[in-house]
This record gives sequence, C-alpha cells and structure tokens, in this order.
Amino acid sequence: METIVFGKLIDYSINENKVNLHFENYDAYIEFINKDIFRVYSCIKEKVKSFSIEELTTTPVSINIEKINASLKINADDISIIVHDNLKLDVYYKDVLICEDYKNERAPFIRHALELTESEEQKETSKKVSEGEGHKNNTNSYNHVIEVIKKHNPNNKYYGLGEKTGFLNKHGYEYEMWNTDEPSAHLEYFKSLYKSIPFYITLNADIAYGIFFDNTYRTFFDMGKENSDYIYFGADNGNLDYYFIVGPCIKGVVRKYVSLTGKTPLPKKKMLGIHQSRWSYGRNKRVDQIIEGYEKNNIPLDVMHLDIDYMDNYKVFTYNNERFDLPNDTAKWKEKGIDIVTIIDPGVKAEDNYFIYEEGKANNLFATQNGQLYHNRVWPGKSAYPDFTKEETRNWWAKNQHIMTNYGVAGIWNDMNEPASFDGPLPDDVEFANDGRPTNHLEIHNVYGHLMAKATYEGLKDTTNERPFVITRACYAGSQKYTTFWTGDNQSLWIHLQMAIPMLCNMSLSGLSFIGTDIGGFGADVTKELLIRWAEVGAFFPLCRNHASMLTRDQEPFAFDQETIDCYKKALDYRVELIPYYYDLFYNGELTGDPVLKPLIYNYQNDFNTHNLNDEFLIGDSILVSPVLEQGKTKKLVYLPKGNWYNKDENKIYKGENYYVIDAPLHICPTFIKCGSVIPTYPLSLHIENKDEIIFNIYLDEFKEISYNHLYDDGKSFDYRNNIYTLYNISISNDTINIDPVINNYKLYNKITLRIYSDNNIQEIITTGNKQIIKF
Ligand code: MIG
Repeated sequence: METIVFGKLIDYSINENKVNLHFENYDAYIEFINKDIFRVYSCIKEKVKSFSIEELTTTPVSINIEKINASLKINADDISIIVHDNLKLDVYYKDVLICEDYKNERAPFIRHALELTESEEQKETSKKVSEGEGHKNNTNSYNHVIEVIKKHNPNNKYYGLGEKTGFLNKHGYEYEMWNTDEPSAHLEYFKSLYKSIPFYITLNADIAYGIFFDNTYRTFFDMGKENSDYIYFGADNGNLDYYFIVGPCIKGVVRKYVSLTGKTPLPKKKMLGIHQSRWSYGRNKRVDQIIEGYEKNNIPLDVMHLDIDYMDNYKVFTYNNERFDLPNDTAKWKEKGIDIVTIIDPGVKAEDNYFIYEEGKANNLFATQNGQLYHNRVWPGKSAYPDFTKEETRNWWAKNQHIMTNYGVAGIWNDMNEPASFDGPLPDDVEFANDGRPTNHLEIHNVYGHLMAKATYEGLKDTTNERPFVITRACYAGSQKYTTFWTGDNQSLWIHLQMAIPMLCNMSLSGLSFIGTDIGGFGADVTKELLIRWAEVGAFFPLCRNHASMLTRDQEPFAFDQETIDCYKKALDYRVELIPYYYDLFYNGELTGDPVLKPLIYNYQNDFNTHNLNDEFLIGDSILVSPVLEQGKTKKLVYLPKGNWYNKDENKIYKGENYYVIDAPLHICPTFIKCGSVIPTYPLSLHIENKDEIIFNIYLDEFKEISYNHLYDDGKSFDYRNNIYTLYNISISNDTINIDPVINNYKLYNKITLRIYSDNNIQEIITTGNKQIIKF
C-alpha cells in the first residue's frame, strides 16, 4: 500500500486553539485541547464522530508561532512543537525535546535466510516446505496508508496498548488493534486479542507522554520490532487523528487520557465481591450445589454467572424453563446472598417467530450486506448481528435488558462481541447504518463490543435505576464508562498466570480499571497448586472471578482437597475484608481517573527497578502484592520501593528500595502495606452487604502525618452523585487520631474499630461513628 505523503509545508493560520497547516498534498491541523494535550488531525477519508470521546471540551491556550526556515515553531504554554515538511513533528516540553518524528523511511530488519536460495521459485518451494511442516513464516509488516514514525531513544519504554500478551514494557514487539476471538493459548508474539485500545505511553527519561490514535479501523503499532531506531503506528483507512498527552509523569498521562475517553464509574459494592462462573452451570440444581459447596466450606461468594446453556437454544433474552425457573430461582439465590449475572451474546438466532429476531427484522435493526439481512453462524446456529451503530438498535437492546432484570438478573455478561463468527470473519462489506453515516465492517469491527456494552449499560440503568454491572470481552477505548472487562480465554498454564499481571497493569494504564482474568484459567485442566496461586493473585484483581471452559475439570475452590480450600478461603477472606478499600479506590478513580490495580511504575516512576517489574502490582497506593508465579516455589524475590512496608503475614516492617527474599509457602502470597496508610476493612462475612460498621487499619510511619478519606453510602444507587453520602476523614498525627465525618448526608457508622499496627504490635480501640479525637 502506498503511504500518504503530506509534502512541503506551504502555509498556516491560527484559529483559537487550532493551527491549520496547509501542506502540498494534504491539509492538517494541530489543536490544543488544553495546555497538556494536543490533537494532530488530517482528514484523509471523511469526517467521523469519535466513538470514544463523547464530548471534547477545549480550554483556551495562547499560541504563538515562530517561523524557522521552512519549519514552524508552535509555542503554547509548556509545549512547543516544531512542524517540518511532511507533517513531521518535534515536541518539546519545557524546552526539552521529548518526542521526535523519525525523518527517514522505514527500514525493517532483514530476514537473510531466504537469500541463500537463488530463484524466486526456489524461495517459494522452501517457504512451502516449511509451512507444510507447520512452521509459520513471519513477514515484515507492509507500508500503511497512514504512518506516524517516532524516533526511539535507547532508554524509552512503552506501556499501555490495552489487553496485550507479553510483558509490561512493550518495546521490541508489534501489535495490531483488531478485536479477535482467540481460543488458542495466548503467547507473547500475538498481535491482537479481544480488545482494541489504540493508546500507548512512552517513558522517555523521566518524562512520560501518551498517544491515543483514535482510529477504529485495524491499526498497527510497532514498538521497535522492525528497527531499533524507531517505533510507528499506522492504519490503512480512516483519518490521521491522534492525541498527544503530556504527563509529565505516567500518572498524569493516564488521568488525562481518561479525562478524554471517560472514567470508570463507581460500581455496585456487591460486584466487588467474589464471582464464580463456569461454562456452564446449565441447570438450577447445579447452581444450588455450587452455592452449597461454598456455604459448607465457609468460603465467601457474591455472584454466580450463568453461561450460554441457561438459554433456550442459545436464544438471547430467553431461558430454558426445563432447567431453570426464573425469577423464582434468582429470588431464592438472592435470599442466600447471591446475585446472578447472565451471558448475552450479540448473535440473534435466525428463527421464525422468535420474537427478538422478528422484531429486529421488522425494524431493520440488524447489519446487512448488499441491502440484505446478513447472517453468520454462532452458538444459536444461523444468526443475525444487531447493528449497534444505529440508535434504534441500541434503544431496542437497552429496553430488552428489562426482560433479564424481570428474571431477577443483577448484571449482564457480553461475550462474542468482537464480533465472533464461526463461518469465517464478517466480510469487509457488511453494512452498518451508523446513525446517518453508513459504513462497513472495517470501520465498525473494533467498536462493535463497545456499542453493545453501552446499550446494555444504558438499558440496565434505565430499568433498575441502580449502577449497572456489565462485563464485556471486546471493547474499544472509552468502554470503561459502561462496562467491566475480563481477558477472555486464557488457559490453566503457569505462563498465563504470569502474563496476567503485566496484561492487567497495561489495561489499567489504558483506562480500564474494573478488570480481571479468569481465575484458575479458562481452557485446560488446572492443577491444585496453580489454582491456589491463581486465587491468591486473583483475589486482588478488581474483578475477582473464577471461570472455566466446558469439559475442563471442576475448578471451584472445593474441587480439590482441604488444603486448597484453606488457601483459597484465606485469599478470598482478605478480599472480602478489603471491600471498603476497593470501594474507596473506585470512588477515587471516578474522581481522578486513577486505576485500582497498578504497576509500581505508576507511583514510583523515578525508580528504575519498577520499569520492567512484571511480577508485582499495587492496589491503590497502599497495598503491594508480590505473588509466587511458579510451580514448586516457596520463596519470592520481592522488590519494595521507597518507604517502609508492613508484611501482612509476618507482622514485620521492611525498608524499601531493596530486594528481599520472602517466605511464601503455598498459603502465603507476599503482601505488603505501606506504612503511613489507612486501610478500611469490613469484618469477615460470607456475602457483601452494606455494613453499618467499619474497621480502620492504621499502619503508622514514624513522624508521618496520615490523612485518608472514606466513603459511606448506600453502595448501589446513583445518589452519591447528588451528594447523598457520608465522607469520613481519618487523620493521624503523633498519638492522636481524628475521626471526622466531614460530609454527612447519608449516615454515621454505628461502630468504628481502630487497629493500629506497628512492628510486631497491633492495638485495637472500639468506638462510635461520631466526630471525635482519640489518643492512643
Ligand atoms: O466460544 O459462552 O470467552 O468465557 O465461557 C466460546 C461460552 C464462547 C467464550 C468466552 C467464555 C465463555 C464461552 N464463550
């Protein structure tokens, strides 16, 4: 393909925050969204509405321009951009060059092997022989219509890119954004999985910036694989449209990126609890048995997921009434403290007289091809695909959610929405109405799941008036406003447990905060030891769900022996205690954009030990988890960053900026609390409910004043957005604890327990929920 070339810079003009650039072959503009974000745009194809940035608000900045020979220098606050011919940019922040466009042509590393063969024919034969044996022949990536090439500095590191395999630092790998249903074991050379977040962060010395390439077609990100002098991103379709976000730290980049694409809303408290799933708990008796298993073993459980077999012939918005009795079953389980989430796939069974199919057909709500209804095959057999780019379809789908809530369902799980299809991929020319600007599958593929989740969220919100719970497999940048995410079909492999940490960390850095991987692994049979270690890590995932594929062996906590039950329960019990802490983190995330689970680099960017740290993560600012991720290991090399860290299982304080070998037998997942923190916890219970008591765990740090805000509200409605909540401020200085409900529009707690931790000593004080000062 031919790459477009802008040519010589001919002229420019300024219009408020925008610098219009007139090049020989194309026009472009650079627009300052605010003083830290600018947008580089050229309409190559046609004007489109962003699917992820629903409202773009700009703040005035004052721009001045200098002409330097054939180039322009745009100065706006701390950012300066030198614009060269061909729309090559050099970006300065406070006069430091932080990003330089690569001025040469792409030059992929050479694959010499085939040069040994003389003729083209021989080359082809060699390739065929190797492919015949099952080898995959790698090729270099071709030229793309749109290409932005940025110089790679030897110290640069790259993060983000959503849900990708491999390590935390993406340097040296190439990726594509094309939502892909991938059931084979995910490995580090895979370019795509289920989600497309065309956003990455460059850490250049101590300055971080992000690039969000808002193009929903298939996009390409080579993070220095084909040449170590540059990285590039590109597309073969759509527009050149990217946002350049200056941090100047990683945290700043992430916060600003979510200020564009949207923040994760505070979820229902119950959904932060323990989820159990499997493909499938296909009849109510099996669900009863699982709940009994949990009860018998005193293991906490909050939510069960019903996979595709609850439906009547895989027809969405129906259920099999021989195997289930809805809403009586859901009501009975609710009594026992268990919420139910049901799967809803996009594929609508093409069956006469099936109401969903008939309604969709009658109102033109499905995708088409050559003007005819388009079908492919998924679980229900021959199926139609709702056209979620159409407002009528989204409204219809949203309204259908009440069918499920009438069945007593508490949340919806959207699967297969890449969209997946069994009879080959959807052809490029499948048509979508796209609210008045008709387009095809090439442009819509990556946002299909996003739009489905959005419709689901809005429907649940309308019918319940509570915070919806949606979990999706496919998504695009910005889906975090509507849904939570799991990482699709991993397998019960130690390498997948290892991979989960950098994958989730990079999803967090890409704006997705409510995330998890299938605990225990989806495909393949799990071993006892892997299940235990996975539960120990997974208990900290924002979304904590055990799930397994059809025909795999049982994977519930009680599937093995007493030791598994004990270790699994220990991990989940701690999660249940931590619910108020997670809740505060989500609330804080809705305000600031900070994710809940974070790589250490998020808080300790200047510490090089964190830059490639793949086996540890933070929950909020106060909990550091450094799990065992290998079979047979009972010790862990733990890195602790600056500060003093309290080992939860040893009741012992370690000094940071050091590596330690920590004992970690099967029942221990090394977990450290930062001294100088307050962690709110609940007393242990088997099911999450809003409680009228709280424990504040205070981890003292010498001479350090501590202040912590804690939210208390109804845990489920949107009232908190109308200020109906109570906000406690806990502050500690010297030997005084100040408990202050600084906002009190909900209720005060009946009981507050203070636990004060210092090296080898825990002091407990029980008090009321009123404003008070306590000496200890
Ligand atoms: O083709 O609904 O990733 O979680 O259990 C398999 C059955 C379809 C894929 C999902 C998985 C789910 C399964 N689904």
